[in-house]
Amino acid sequence: MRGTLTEKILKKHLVSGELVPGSEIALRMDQTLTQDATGTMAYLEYEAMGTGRVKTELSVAYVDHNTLQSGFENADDHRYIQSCAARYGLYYSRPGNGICHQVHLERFGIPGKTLIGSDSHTPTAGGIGMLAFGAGGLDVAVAMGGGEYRITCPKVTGVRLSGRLPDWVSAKDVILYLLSVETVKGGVGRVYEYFGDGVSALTVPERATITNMGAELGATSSIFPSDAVTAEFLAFQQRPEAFTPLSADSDACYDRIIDIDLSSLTCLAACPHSPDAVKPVSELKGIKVDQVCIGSCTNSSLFDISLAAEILSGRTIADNVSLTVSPGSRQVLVAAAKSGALGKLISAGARVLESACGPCIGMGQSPCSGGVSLRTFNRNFRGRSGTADAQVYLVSPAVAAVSAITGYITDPASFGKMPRVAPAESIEINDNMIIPPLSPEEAERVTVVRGPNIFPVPTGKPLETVSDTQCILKVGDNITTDHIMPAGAKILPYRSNIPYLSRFCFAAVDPDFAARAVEKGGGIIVGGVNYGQGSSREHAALVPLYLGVKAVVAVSFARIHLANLINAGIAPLTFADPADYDSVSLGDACRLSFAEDLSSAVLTVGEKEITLVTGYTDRQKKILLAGGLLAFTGGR
Ligand code: MIC
Ligand code: SF4
Repeated sequence: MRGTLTEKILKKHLVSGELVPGSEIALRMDQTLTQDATGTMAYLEYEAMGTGRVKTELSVAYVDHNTLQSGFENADDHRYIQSCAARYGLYYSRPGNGICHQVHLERFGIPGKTLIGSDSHTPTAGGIGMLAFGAGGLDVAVAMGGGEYRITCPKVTGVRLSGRLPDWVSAKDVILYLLSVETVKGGVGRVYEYFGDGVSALTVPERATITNMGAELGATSSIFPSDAVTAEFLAFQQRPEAFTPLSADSDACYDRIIDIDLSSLTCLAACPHSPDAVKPVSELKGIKVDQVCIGSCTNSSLFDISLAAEILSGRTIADNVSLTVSPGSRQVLVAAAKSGALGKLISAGARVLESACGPCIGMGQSPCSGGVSLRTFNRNFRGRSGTADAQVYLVSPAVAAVSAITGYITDPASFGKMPRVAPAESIEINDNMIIPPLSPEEAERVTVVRGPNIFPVPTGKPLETVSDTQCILKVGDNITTDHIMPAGAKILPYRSNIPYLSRFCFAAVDPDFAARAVEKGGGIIVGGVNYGQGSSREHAALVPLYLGVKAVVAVSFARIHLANLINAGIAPLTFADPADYDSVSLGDACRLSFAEDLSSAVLTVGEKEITLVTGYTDRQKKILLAGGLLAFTGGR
């Protein structure tokens, strides 16, 4: 990684360890962010640690996920988070102000700084040259308290961009193309660093679309250089002082280089039900569409919304289509209102939603039964939309808008000339929905307010080195955190209530799982490749913990989920021989025995002894032996 931008930022923030890919490093985090769906847990954990005022350069608490207030629960969570922000010295971005990643890019991101966020799409900030990581709430809580963030030192994959995007083809197609090459597990243990002549042709919001969906590659992070385009973006945001030029050395050593000629790309779509099931839009021509959703932290910049508006201008959406538009931030919404873009969208038939995650996390707008939904979002896992049999395709705003008009999946190339969107010369900067931190004296007087739905964090038990247990669930490859702990309008209000949430654990995979786990008094889960991909929600570890899960034995794990399991006090283990996945079945009684130094383990099923790999660092061993990170840090 010598001479890469990633190495330069890592070096500046290295607290301990060596920059050798695969080894553990500890990094100083300059900034943190939380969103509300993971935030309540993060602040409960932060409070349990008792560290007092945040010790970072900047910490922001956003409310953007659970904004449907169909009961008191979400509003109580917002109030709790707002009172924590006031008490502990954070900025608070109020509901309606926008999606955390979009607002952070606009208002707080600083090239060269590090950021950790309790949301897997935190690397969006790589679009502005930050090295940003998604993590579980506990890791964010530790960083807020001034503690370091420990990760496996990543390999750096260089993505060399050349050429210019053709008309109608967009940044979304760049990352969809990369997903088609690398797959949803190709990025595990890697940072994708973009460089080359093609970089200067992409705006910061376009770069952010690409770094945002780097999460779908399973990557540790993604980053663009900070250049003249970044300077222009920061000046536009009236933050010119935040700019620093940053790039890799010309002879930087990448672990691997992927070449993408932007001019050779075409419009792409990720087909149901995985972000890497990518096909050219031209091959999907003629599929009837029921719903089109434009928005999410991937594609809701002013340019995205304005382009959709120009395409839809003076037209009407097809009779069979419901079109929603959710601008990524209030800044974008106000600018679209002033420029007339919003009026064009509304006149064409768009249903305008508030600036929040909305349909992306299943908070309303679930498609009809078996419905085809075209979304500019980043995830199309089965059931995530709230409709189990919906067929969700991930596309660019251009494909979405054109298809909303025709009523069928349509390649914009067949739609005529791409309309030009004149870049806005300036934008109204109004931070009146961001409440700044109070002074330490004022903060001391704030009382944290907890509603009746806010329950304490479940805590783990010290690891038993030998235990007789049973396999209470066996699942296949690419299990997502949406499978483990679903989201959506009916369940999300209970993110602060683990006992209630536990009823829905693995509900879509095996509706009997929760009841079985309780009846059997817990046990182990067996999984395939890339177990726990997707979101950073630590609920996917805390809820199984609550249900008595002691260990998860898988062929391989996704990075953030692996860390969340250890933090919760659940032992993640991999098969030394992946073929042994077939040697354990649901219901098998087994004995799990760890080597004394936890360097390996053996799972005995009947006569068969299966060797398991632990791969824990010394610190991870201590965390597991203590019963989780909270216990390890003395937080309970
Ligand atoms: C998501 O996109 O799945 C979420 C909702 O933003 C999550 C966080 C969560 O589960 O609250 C994420 O990506 O980390
Ligand atoms: Fe929100 Fe969706 Fe982005 Fe997650 S992926 S932060 S739910 S917009």
